[in-house]
Amino acid sequence: MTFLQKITKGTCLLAGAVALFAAAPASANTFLPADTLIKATGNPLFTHKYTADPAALVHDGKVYLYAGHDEAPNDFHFYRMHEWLVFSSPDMVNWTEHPVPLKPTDFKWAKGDAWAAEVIEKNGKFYWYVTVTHDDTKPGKAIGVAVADSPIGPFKDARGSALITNDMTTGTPIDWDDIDPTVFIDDDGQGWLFWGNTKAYYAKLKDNMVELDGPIKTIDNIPNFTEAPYVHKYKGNYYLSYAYQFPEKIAYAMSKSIEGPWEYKGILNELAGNSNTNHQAIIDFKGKNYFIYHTGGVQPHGGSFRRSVAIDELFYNPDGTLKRVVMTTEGVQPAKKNTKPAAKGKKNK
Ligand code: FUB
Repeated sequence: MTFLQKITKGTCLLAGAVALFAAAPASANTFLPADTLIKATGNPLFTHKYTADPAALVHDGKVYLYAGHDEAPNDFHFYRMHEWLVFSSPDMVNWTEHPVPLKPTDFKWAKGDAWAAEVIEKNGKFYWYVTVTHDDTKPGKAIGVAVADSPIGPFKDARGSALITNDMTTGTPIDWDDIDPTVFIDDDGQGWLFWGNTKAYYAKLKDNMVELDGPIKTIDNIPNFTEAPYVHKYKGNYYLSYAYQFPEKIAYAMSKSIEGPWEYKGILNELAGNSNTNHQAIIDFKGKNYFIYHTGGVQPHGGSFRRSVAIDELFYNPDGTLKRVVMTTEGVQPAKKNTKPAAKGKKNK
């Protein structure tokens, strides 16, 4: 039976539009129906298409996982990413892939490249901060923001212009330093945007989440910052994790304040197998903490430009520091209903 037959003969829900399948070749993805059920059998999570730069959100008892779609052919040695993807799951094992929710072409001022992104919910709206390449009026990478009434979209450009452009930051001469946005809403309701490559930047967001509220500042004392900042909070401590060196590990720093000073704490995740980048999201869900990342682990063609999302559990030490992530091929077991209160983090408010 071919892969296409597997899809069309699959378990049909949603008026025949939903199929149930497990592993299948990445090259077959153009035949997927709109909503697809996927049972994860371990790490990498998905094998039917390449997924990179995970972002995750917990909402109404489900995990929403957002990823860039790595579409580079096997003989192409750079990123080719034309769209972002969204998956949802009630248990971290049974996933639904929803229709493509957002593309760089949805931003009229952008000319491409669906690089790393982050999604957050505020007051019933979902804001998706994305890295794209700006058109020639403002050369370089830029950050846009899209908004939707549902975590699976449809998303639309919330501003009609970039939120961050290369000319707004001067921390480094490169024109790709304005990438990898991550967003955090503190307990007082204040929104913060963090981003960067080589230099780590942050700024306050206005209550509307689509405008900056004050100056752009830099974080200067975290060693070997490459990119992929991620901020979360747990038991009164702030955690800033980030891609460290290149090839990338994930390191982290801690602080008692969202504006620092940040104290470097060490490596959180080692080099991710077969990928020179490493990009993390951290959530708590149904009483457990999870570290979501990518590797180049799908065989035979996975690699730095054909990456795949993986999930493992994350554990805290009694003093609040983080245990180093143990990357596994088994992945996570189905998340059950809450038996104890979830650890307090930004993604499950
Ligand atoms: O996926 C393109 C870029 O690679 C991302 O923006 C970085 O975080 C790195 O993963």
